[in-house]
Amino acid sequence: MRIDRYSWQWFSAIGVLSAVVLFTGMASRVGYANDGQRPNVLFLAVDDLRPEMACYGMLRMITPHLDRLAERGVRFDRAYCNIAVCGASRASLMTGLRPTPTRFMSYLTRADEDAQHVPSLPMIFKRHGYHTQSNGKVYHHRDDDAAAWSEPPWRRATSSIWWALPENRALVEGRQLGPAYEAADVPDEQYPDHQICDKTLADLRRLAGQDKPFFLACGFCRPHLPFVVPQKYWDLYPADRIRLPDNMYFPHDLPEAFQYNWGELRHYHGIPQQGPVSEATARKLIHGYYASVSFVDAQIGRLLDALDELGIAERTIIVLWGDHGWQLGEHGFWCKHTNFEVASRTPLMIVAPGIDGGGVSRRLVEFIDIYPTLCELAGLPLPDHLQGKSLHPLLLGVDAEHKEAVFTRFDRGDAVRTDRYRYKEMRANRGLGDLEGVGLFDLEKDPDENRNVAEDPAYGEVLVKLRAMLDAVRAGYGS
Ligand SMILES: [Ca+2]
Repeated sequence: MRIDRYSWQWFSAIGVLSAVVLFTGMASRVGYANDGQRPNVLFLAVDDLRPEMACYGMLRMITPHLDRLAERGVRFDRAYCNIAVCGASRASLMTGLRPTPTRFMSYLTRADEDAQHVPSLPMIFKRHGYHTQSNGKVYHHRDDDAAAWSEPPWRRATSSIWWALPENRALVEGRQLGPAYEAADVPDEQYPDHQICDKTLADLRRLAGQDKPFFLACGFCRPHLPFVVPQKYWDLYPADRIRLPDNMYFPHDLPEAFQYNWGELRHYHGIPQQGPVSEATARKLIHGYYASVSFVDAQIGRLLDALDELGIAERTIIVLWGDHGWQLGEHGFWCKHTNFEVASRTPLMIVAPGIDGGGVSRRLVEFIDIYPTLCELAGLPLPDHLQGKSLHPLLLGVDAEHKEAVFTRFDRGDAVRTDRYRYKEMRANRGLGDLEGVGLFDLEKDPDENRNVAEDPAYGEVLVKLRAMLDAVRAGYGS
């Protein structure tokens, strides 16, 4: 057959069209089970989790089940929350909108007040026929975004700021809380996170048999303060092996505007109101944090086992995220509420049908990217308000292009993080006013953020570029 130029163009067009159809068909199956049924979503939040488990290469925390989860999907090595405080971070993630100086500001944030004009992530799933459910700490407030859930969100009747031992409970008086940590020989069943896991296991068993797919959110309370977990999880870590960070000092040449008094920890019994904690207390806090993570890890193991036993693992997307990082003495700080790496970097893992296990992506990603990712994996249309970018290409190939920079803010501070640098500003009036100080860190030379180089002329061009990137995001604060 003779193929003239005209025919060849037609053959090419048909070929391209076929490739597009084939690719689209393949893409739409990623996230779906082999039989074409819509996937479930198990949405796991862990409060105040920093990425120091073995699967993150740190070997500091004992987390066999989180490591097992990482083996099933893609682990994001450089995932950042958009604001390092519980309520605001969760509201931002769940609505796919950036925090601003007037939206998503504190731990008391309500998504249904600050972003009432947009559908939340669970609302989109509910509108598209999913059974949506929330157990434990997903939003800060149990009744936030209540219309998005098919059943009333479930919490324990009592607070997760809780102690197993009566003598520690007796120390609570007004704003004075009990100790920041506790090791007690008390059964796991008495602890809040075990009960949240029990409720979620019961729901998994019930929902696995339904025709509808589910979006089941489960939020664990530890390792948020107080570090109250059974003795056996403390015993995983010999006390003499607990290491203090080697940068328990305020970064060199950084303006005082970046100081932080970690008031959250100071509410706990035995913690001084000013100044550093003793070395013995610092070791106990780090030990308690690790024990708390191992306790939550055990609960996550129970959930993974249930998915396998119920035969629904192959049709369930799993997302695991911490709402922000946590300072364990670095820079002389504890808690979160800053724009340092340790406060804003956090674990993110995504397991999905059709996605290869054991992947590690080093691309910069941020939490507003989670909403569009889950919509795309479940084949749901993307609402037009979203400010994040789907991680779907990174799930298919961990080195795919994604973003040049990610952004984190808190109160007076805004920060941009690129492949090599972290640049941050402090401004009056919650970040809207005059500049009070800048910090620039060369993370290639100084990965622990110990020296501000903003005044170093060698970084002049870099600083101008980063400031422009931050200004561009700040310019969008009205949207
Ligand atoms: Ca938190």
